[in-house]
Amino acid sequence: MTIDEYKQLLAKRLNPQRYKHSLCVADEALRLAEKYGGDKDKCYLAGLLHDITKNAPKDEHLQLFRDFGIILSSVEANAQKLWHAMSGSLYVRHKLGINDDEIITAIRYHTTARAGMTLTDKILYLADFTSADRDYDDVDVMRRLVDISMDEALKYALSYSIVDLVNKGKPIHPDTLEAYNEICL
Ligand code: DGI
Ligand code: FE
Ligand code: FE
Repeated sequence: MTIDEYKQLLAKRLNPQRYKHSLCVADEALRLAEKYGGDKDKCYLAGLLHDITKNAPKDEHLQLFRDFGIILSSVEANAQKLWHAMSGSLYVRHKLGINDDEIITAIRYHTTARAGMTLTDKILYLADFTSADRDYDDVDVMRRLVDISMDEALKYALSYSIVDLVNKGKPIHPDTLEAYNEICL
């Protein structure tokens, strides 16, 4: 499929705001790839497709998990916001036929992060925080940091997410904690 065809599919699957977010994350991932020597085409495509199942009904996520043998942990089962990263990577691999592990893995871990992130994983994770459409309290700090050091930006983003989850009384995925611990060592 061409980039234009992917955009047409996204426009059908996502609400207008989420579609705009996807275009902004793709642009930001491309910018970070240029700055930090990542693969520009892969980062752009991962950014474009990363939230492809974000607006999918519950059944579609569950069907993808069933079809492709994914068993949810108790944290995952109880945090539906984590589902689109898992179902999105399955959709991109099995429905769109994209077999590039760099792209698939970046989408898979774009919400939780993980220990041992690749450059593409980091670029997508951070682009999701610093894309032009984002507007949260510390977005200016994150945008400044991401242009200085990816690892400093990663540490800030993970701390921000963990504190936010704790304040809301939500469970923290082990992958998020492992990413945070690794970056603190
Ligand atoms: O899909 P986006 O909105 O662009 O961003 P995202 O994929 O980073 O999703 C952010 C949401 O995911 C946010 O509501 C917090 C939630 N989240 C991220 N990490 C964890 C988490 N929720 C739980 N319960 N545990 C986590 O570790
Ligand atoms: Fe997401
Ligand atoms: Fe996103």
